[in-house]
Amino acid sequence: MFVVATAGHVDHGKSTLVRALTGMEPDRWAEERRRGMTIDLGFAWTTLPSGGTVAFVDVPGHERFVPNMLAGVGPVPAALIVVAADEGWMPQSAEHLAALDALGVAYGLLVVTRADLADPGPATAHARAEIAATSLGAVETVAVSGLTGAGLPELRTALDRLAARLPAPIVDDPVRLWVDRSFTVRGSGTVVTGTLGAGRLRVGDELELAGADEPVRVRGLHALGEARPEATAVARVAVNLRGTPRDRLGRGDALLTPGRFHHTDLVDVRLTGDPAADLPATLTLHVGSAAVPVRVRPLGPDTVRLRLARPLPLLVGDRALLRDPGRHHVAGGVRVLDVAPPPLARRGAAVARAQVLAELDGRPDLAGELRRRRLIQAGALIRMGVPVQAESGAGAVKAGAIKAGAVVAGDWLADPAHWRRLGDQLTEEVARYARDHPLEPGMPVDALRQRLALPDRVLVEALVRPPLRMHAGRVGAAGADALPEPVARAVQRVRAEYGDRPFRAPEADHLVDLGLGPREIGAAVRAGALLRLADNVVLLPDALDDAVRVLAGLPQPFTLSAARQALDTTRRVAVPLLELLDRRGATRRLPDDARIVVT
Ligand SMILES: Nc1nc2c(ncn2[C@@H]2O[C@H](COP(=O)(O)OP(=O)(O)O)[C@@H](O)[C@H]2O)c(=O)[nH]1
Ligand SMILES: [Mg+2]
Repeated sequence: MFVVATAGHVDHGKSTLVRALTGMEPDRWAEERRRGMTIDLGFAWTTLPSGGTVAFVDVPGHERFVPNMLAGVGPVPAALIVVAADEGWMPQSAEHLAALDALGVAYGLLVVTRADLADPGPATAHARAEIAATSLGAVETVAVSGLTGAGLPELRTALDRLAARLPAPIVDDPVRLWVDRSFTVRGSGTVVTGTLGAGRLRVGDELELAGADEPVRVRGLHALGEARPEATAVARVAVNLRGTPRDRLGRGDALLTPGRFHHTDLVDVRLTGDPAADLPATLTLHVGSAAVPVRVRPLGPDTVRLRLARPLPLLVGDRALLRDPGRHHVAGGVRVLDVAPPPLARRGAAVARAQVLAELDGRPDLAGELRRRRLIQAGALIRMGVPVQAESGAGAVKAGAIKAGAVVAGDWLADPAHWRRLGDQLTEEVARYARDHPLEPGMPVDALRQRLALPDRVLVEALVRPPLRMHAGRVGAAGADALPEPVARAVQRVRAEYGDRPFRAPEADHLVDLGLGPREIGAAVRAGALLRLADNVVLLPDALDDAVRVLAGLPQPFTLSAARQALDTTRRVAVPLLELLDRRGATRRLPDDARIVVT
């Protein structure tokens, strides 16, 4: 199926043409039929000579209903521009064409209608000249009469040729279905319709709806009036949603593949075409089927920042248009450059930003995004419309498939130069920490994460390179869990003085002489260079095994006093030493307080 939208001034015969081609009534409302005028979008379809199907989105031509027209053409990449032979080029001919041009629509036909009423020549010449100057370029032209049917066979074959020129839809892309109608069907519940421009929808799919906490589920699908299990782009579809109240969604909402779109109310865009020098400060942004008021902040000569009245699921590269609703005037087309732009708080930030934007063209560019954002998760980039290479399933990123060098940890991607700088900074921070905390075995990972302003611990871990290493939640030089210099010297003195009487512990005041304050003792104990029996009671670490050997030589069981004498020590050491041996299971205390060595 391919989808084409009509465009053109009111009463030029758009609906008559669609009716004649399809045998279906595009004017759905009683009021439309009573007034003989299209107010809202109409939908109809027919089979072409090739056997293919064309679906029409028939738009209103009246100037009051241009917003409805834009909701219809927004998601449709091809147009049937209708001009009446007897009336020629008119204001909404021009406004509709300007809208198509702003949206970058590149495929279309010119149909000169009411050819039974006047020579189609002049209208054709004028319209072709106008169209040639837009994104549509030179278009094929067919003159028809909706009344007599003249020209309709030629138009059908021209539609076939147009269909053949359209680029193939990308059916693996995520779904962004802009809703153009929503209604309730008795017994089925809420139904929405839209033009599926890319991707695939299946009954049972879960989809995201902006503002809804829960995913919505596809209960049924219709295309061309028939129920189907699946619909593939390009298609006009009607989607029946399970358990979604009708008032939850309407025109301008979008049903999305979950996790694949960034909802943003701030975008930096390039104005396309001939941007007016004095753009009003408030305009309406039309994109997809949505129309949202925006505040415009000029940045560069053709770049502006838009603050949206409500967030939309926009991607880098999206085309949209700005319209001045008061003046009935398409103010210009826009191409989205950045859907997550930085705040402009500092002085000069706007100027700097304009320079950055001058370099962007709306084509997603991974290396450029990394250079600007420095560090970002793959999922966040994907949600902006920046592909990070192959993906598996619903946006899950296969690490190996991402551009070499960009992944630094988990699904984090970094700009290579920034990552090198972070590595250097980490080395400096660790060295400074070691100077300031000579007794600690390295810098805690969380302290490092904060100092480097990193959003995730795994990034710190990934930055640690030899000779640094991670140990017990700290980053230090390899061997940082060995003794700091002053402590090592103090332990050496203990060894020299007490090596031959290993169960004598230095008295509290002597510890100070040896250079062992509480912090030094703590460091020595953590490093296993001293054994702490109690406050200020420390032995060399080999004392435990030696003690067990000595005690095993005593007649069993033995008393505290016998142990004290055999170890040649005092109660100050013997009591906690035996208790420690008990706890470790090397000795056992009997009910009469005597002990045995457990063998
Ligand atoms: N004679 C003649 N009248 C036409 C033709 N096409 C449309 N009309 C009439 O022009 C009027 C407007 O047509 P309509 O299709 O509603 O125009 P729309 O506003 O562009 O959709 C109606 O009265 C039609 O009957 C045509 O090819 N020949
Ligand atoms: Mg009409």
